[in-house]
Amino acid sequence: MKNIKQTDVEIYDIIKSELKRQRNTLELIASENFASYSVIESTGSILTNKYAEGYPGKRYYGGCESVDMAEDLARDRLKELFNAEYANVQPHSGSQANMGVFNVFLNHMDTVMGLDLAHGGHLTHGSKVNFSGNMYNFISYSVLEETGRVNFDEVWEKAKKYKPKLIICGGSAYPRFVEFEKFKEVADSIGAHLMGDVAHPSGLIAAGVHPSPWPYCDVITSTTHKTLRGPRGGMILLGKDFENPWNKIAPKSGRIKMVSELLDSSIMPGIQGGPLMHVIAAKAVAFKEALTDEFKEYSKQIVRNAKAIADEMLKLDYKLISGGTDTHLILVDLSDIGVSGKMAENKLEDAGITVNKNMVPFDKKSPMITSGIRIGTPAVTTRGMKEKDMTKIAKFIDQVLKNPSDEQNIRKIKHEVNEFCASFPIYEDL
Ligand code: DSN
Repeated sequence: MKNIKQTDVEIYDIIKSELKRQRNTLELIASENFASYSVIESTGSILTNKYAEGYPGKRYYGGCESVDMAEDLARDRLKELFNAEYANVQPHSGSQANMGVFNVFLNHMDTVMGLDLAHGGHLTHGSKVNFSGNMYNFISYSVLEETGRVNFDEVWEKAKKYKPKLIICGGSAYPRFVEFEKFKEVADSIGAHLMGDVAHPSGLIAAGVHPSPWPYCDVITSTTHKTLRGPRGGMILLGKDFENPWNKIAPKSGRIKMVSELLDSSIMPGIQGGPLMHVIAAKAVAFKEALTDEFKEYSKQIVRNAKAIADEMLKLDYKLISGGTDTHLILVDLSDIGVSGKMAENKLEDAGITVNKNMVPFDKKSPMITSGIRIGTPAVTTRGMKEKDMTKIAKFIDQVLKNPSDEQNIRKIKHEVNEFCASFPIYEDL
């Protein structure tokens, strides 16, 4: 960072301050991770200079030989990683990936079903404050209050009643395996397509520690920066490409034969222009890393760590949605201890522990306050922490949440958290 230090000391100081935060605090946000130096170098490379609208071999700009190779590598590695026939690595984010799929599988105001945001879904699964809720007729399904798991009676009932063209499974705060097979049965019964939004568990799926979406989902979307530990971005995959069942027409090129072609044109030129080639190269790097045995072991450890935090929190009498986890995240309902999600997030942050407030199913509080927090283990696992360390983290959390007004205690815990983090160094060369 020698240049930025000279030319823009304000941003230099901000990056340094964020580096200090990442090194000295416990990062428990379930959707975050620490990318490798190689991923960071690629993201910060001169590939950012290149315009490459189009796809490899079919660009609207000259000089794309090198970036074509990067995108080909990213797509090939991603297909290998997920055993998929088609991959698009251009979506700038998970939201763009979802928009790209909706564009193909739905028409304006078509009916589609997704998990309610307050029950673990995602903003792009029909929230009224999001494009999805305005452009499509979303019907939400929920989880059962007693089990915290998807209410399949409701899914069946609503699917039969509303006949959605597309059903979305997966979300951002669902601690259990996504039930691809059960959703497929519902989708088949009404002739709907099934989309898996696997942004959260995609790394676990790649490593084989979460069930595969194939052969159940017609299409999956994901981000690349959560359990997959790549750069910030999105992706779309088809297990098997299939013929365009809607007779959809692409402007200029007429009827398109395969769904893969529709998806490509939906992303570019449909909703994006120039792809972020530096990020696509970094995705390729991350996919190579994810193909290793080390990544498989890392993913197993993520889950063991999440289970270890869950077990300790249960011992400490916390209520966990669904009673535990199968994945990298747990959702804690704090209603019984009289601390809101917002307060918990703030107090934990004061103690050097980063989590996010989160709605719990049937929450009586607003999304800005909430009754819960979401805790995830991808980032702490990258630092090398194991089960015994998770037990310690659960105890830190408990000491803060049981005494949220005791500022002296919070300062003491912050000091302990700092020391604890120092024994798991991260980004020492930066
Ligand atoms: N905001 C992401 C998360 O935290 O899960 C989802 O987009």
